This record gives sequence, C-alpha cells and structure tokens, in this order.
Amino acid sequence: MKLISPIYYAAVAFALTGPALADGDLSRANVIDVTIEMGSNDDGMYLKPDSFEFVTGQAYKLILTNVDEIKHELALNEMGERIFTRKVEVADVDGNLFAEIKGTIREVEVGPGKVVEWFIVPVQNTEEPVEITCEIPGHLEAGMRASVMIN
Ligand SMILES: [Cu+2]
Repeated sequence: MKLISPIYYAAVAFALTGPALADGDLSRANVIDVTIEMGSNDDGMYLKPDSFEFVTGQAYKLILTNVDEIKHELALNEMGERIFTRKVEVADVDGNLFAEIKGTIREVEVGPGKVVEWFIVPVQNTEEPVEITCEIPGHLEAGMRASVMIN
C-alpha cells in the first residue's frame, strides 16, 4: 500500500477550505487521517505501512486499526517525545463515543478487531528516522515496527 504524502493532503485540504478553519486553533484545522494497520500474516506480524512521514505543526488522526484476532499495541517510543497528544478516542462500531482520553500518552493497546483514534500534532522534528513498535512480548521480534520521520 502506498502512503500518499501527508503534505499533498494538507495542500489539497488547504486549497479546498482556505485559511478560515485555522482561525484561532491550528491543531483543529485540516486534520490528516493516517491509518496504521496492526496485524499478522504468514511472514509474522506487522505495522502497515512500515514507514511514515509527518510534518511539525500539522494535525493528524492516527487510526489504529487492529485487523488481528489478538491484541496489539502502538508504542511511539522517541516519537512520543516529539508530539503533542490532543486526545485518544474510543468508540463503538456505530461511532458512539465510549471515552476520550487526554494527557501525555506514549502507548495505546488495541483489542482484536478494534479501532482507536489517536489525535496528535508533531511539535519537533527528528534528526533521522525513529521507530514505532508493538511492545507486546514477541511482537517486535515478529516484525511489528515501522519507521517515522518528522520533518
Ligand atoms: Cu502486536
């Protein structure tokens, strides 16, 4: 699966909406959806896609999508020190909100077949790619990692 550059989306969103949405709160304007699939296959376990690129100051909604029959986790590791978490949203299949969690969050565990939305704004760039991982024992070794660059 090819990840289309978030910059492209931001440019399109900006062109469609203009600057008015950004008025007063940059973190709520032009949020870019980024799906991160968590699962396993014949080759082991994965985060898909396996590389991401973000831009500081841009708001993103990380859609953590666990397509597996076991739970998985997303640990931001070093990336966690370079982003601001607006909130994490947990909803039922109909989109009814169960919980909205705020504060400093470094890891989110997602149940089998479930989706959790993590709203972030990167605030500091990375010098080189850093790694996000699943820290459930054995999963990183099985391949659950992806690289992240914040520009
Ligand atoms: Cu896992």
